[in-house]
Amino acid sequence: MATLAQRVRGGERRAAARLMRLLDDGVSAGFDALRELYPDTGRARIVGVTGSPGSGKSTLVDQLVRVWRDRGLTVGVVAIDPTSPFSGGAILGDRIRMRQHEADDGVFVRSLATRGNLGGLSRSTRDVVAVMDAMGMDRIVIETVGVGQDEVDIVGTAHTSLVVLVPGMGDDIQAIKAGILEIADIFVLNKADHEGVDRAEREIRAMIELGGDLDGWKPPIVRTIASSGEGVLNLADAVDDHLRWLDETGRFEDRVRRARVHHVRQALRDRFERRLDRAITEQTGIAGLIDAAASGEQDPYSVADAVLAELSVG
Ligand SMILES: Nc1nc2c(ncn2[C@@H]2O[C@H](COP(=O)(O)OP(=O)(O)O)[C@@H](O)[C@H]2O)c(=O)[nH]1
Ligand SMILES: [Mg+2]
Repeated sequence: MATLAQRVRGGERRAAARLMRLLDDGVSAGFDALRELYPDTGRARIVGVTGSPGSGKSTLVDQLVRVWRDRGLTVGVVAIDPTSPFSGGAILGDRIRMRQHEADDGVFVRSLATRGNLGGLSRSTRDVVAVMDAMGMDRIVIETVGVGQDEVDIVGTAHTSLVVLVPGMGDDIQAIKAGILEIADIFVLNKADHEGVDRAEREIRAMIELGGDLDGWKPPIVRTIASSGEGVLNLADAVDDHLRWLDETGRFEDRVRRARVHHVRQALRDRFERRLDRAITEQTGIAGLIDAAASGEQDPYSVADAVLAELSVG
């Protein structure tokens, strides 16, 4: 009998789905399989897609999947759905869009719900990406909403990050300026069929100029109409260009290292949190310390220091 990890390595979709469920549930067999698979990761090229809700990310991802499939590449998609009741419709749209890929063995789609817990989400995102990588997907796309710190972290896992903007975003651009420049490898100006596209391009260009080109890559601006597919071939080419640039300049290795560091920090945080939870329930000394904080007898800082000291001996 092949192990779960071996079956995933062989590209078995059902095994991959099963492993992802185990990881969701925090079952240790899942982490064992992931550990066994780790040497098989590192082959996939990971593309992050971020932008405001409704900017056309999912439509764009769907089109990119088509282009890559036409080019003979296998593709994994991790879609991060905000479970806000307001976006229910969009999620349904995504399901319908992605359903057409269901019969295609070369595409594997996984949606993750945020439930307001982005910390946990960035862990499961990394795990899901690792499974898709090990099962042999050539490209993995991570679609995520917005540009908050947690999303920036998730995108930090990617090799190439696309930031999707649309005409008429005016104020939006001001708000995102700060975080966005560091993460955007490619700006996608989607909904290029809308009014104000020239102005939007000028604004984005001005923003890029302001940022200078610190490490020798100037993010291109690619216009697309995701709903019709226009510009998507150019976008796929821009992604290839960026990946090639990463390879040629040795920066690919830098990004891989950065992602591994993220990964280790995340794993540490997870372990620490689990260990702490266990200690609070099992170690009476620690429970007592926390009680002392609860009653106001001791300040939270001294208690935290004392708990930390207990944990490092225990
Ligand atoms: N006119 C126009 N509509 C688009 C374009 N791209 C996406 N849409 C539509 O915009 C809506 C939101 O798209 P979606 O991909 O769900 O956006 P997401 O929330 O960023 O994933 C959908 O109704 C799409 O059909 C485009 O380039 N032009
Ligand atoms: Mg979407």
